Amino acid sequence: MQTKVLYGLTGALAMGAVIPAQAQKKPMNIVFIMSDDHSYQTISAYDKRFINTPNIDWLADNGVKFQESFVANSLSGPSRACMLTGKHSHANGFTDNSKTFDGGQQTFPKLLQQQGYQTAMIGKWHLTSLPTGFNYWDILIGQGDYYNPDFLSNGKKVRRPGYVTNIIADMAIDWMENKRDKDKPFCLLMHNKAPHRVWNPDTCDLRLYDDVTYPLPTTFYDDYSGRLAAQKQKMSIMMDMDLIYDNKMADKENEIHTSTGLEQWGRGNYQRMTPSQRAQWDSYYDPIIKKFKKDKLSGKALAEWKYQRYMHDYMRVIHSVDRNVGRVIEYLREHGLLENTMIVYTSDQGFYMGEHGWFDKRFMYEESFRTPLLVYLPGGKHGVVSEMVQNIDYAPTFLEAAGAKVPSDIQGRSFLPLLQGRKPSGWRQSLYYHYYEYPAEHSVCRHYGIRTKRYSLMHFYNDIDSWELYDLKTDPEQMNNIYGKPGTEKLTKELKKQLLQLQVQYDDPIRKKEDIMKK
Ligand code: SGN
Ligand code: CA
Repeated sequence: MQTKVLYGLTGALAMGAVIPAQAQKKPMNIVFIMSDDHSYQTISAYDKRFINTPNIDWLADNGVKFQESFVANSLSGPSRACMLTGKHSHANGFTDNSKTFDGGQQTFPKLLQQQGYQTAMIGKWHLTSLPTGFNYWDILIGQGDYYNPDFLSNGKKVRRPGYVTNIIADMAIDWMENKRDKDKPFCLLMHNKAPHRVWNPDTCDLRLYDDVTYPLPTTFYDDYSGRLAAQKQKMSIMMDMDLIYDNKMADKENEIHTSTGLEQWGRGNYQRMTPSQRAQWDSYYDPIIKKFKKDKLSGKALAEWKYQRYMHDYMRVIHSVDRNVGRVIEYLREHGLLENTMIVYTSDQGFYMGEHGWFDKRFMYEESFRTPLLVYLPGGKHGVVSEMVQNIDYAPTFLEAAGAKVPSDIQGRSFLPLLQGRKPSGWRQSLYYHYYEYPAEHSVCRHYGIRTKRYSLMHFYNDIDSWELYDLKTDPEQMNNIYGKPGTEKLTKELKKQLLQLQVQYDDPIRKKEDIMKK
């Protein structure tokens, strides 16, 4: 499964650029690229099992790969609000996707504007209220669509023909080239829809990786024993992934039907496609549908077939993301901007690639709690950073990189020193997490928790009251909940104490409702 070329990156740059010292005195531009639901498992800088992503990897090769990067609340809107404000969900008010972001509050783009920056937001926004703090914004409406998507362009609805990931990169490049004030430093947020459900590939990538069979995760047939919340979820590839909606098996004879309630939505974005796009989809999917009908799969064979279909579509969507990241890096190189532009690549959370039998995210388990984070800083460190960072740290990092003051109410901490190869004293030894969206799609119970370098302790609450504790050293796949097991009493008490300290430090009101030391 090799991607052939490093898109457009040539010569000295591809081998690692040397930035002249005087160039570092120029104000630092920021290009903040984020994809939606991009798992670290599917970036080759992190994991080589599934796909080769040479352009995203360029950031790791010429900058920093954060090995221990996490979110504060594994869901789109909440993650975005944490990043914009540098604060946990309870403090910025956007706790789940049903909320409306209070755009009147302090955000890093507003603070950058005060510092003389031009700011732009292009792509998925997903915060319901209109963007504030941007000189230019052009956003997808809601989740956005893969094909011929509608944008809200500084307030006006515009339908743009083509494939969403290409369009967003085109718009980002166009803004940098034609729409900004070139006398000012800039901060560009280029936020992809891809690879969010339902993983629709670009027509040119439909046949990519056809000959690949993806390895089934060892935990694919997890029975969730000892984990009550995991037993209640509805994000299983076997049970909840829809053959028509997710796996694109809408047949012309209308013989395939499903029971998840998603059938009415048909095959992904098919309704929005042009006749030519549909023809290309049909020519790819029709033979697969035909074979699927003939094979009459059931049970484990059907689950594993769905997993392969899911993985193929997801990887194709990632290939297009990687190609477009390459286009943006190439633009910056061609225009001499790499010498004073910081480039960040991340996702709004992690994602399950079949681990525990799942797709989607939300849980504080590792695959969705972690998120990729690769940062190129001109003149900065090249290599791996293993300090624990969280998406509340992005705002203070950008502010410090821009030479702006970091307000004292920001809860995250700037990781700029880590990018510069310095070791700041007293770096955090534990992370706080709080997920709220329940009852809702995928039925993941509300929970909060603490993660140290070695342990992960979480409490699922609301309509259940269930604790889980994992030793990540001996049980990295989190299959063995040791909470309440003999011999864990002291450890549990110590972790609960630290968890309470974090709730006090971040001022999460939940601590007034739950006396965790008594539980
Ligand atoms: C949609 C998806 C869900 C997904 C949420 C949240 N369903 O509702 O599968 O968990 O978004 O994702 S879909 O049928 O609309 O595709 S998030 O990343 O935006 O938070
Ligand atoms: Ca997401």
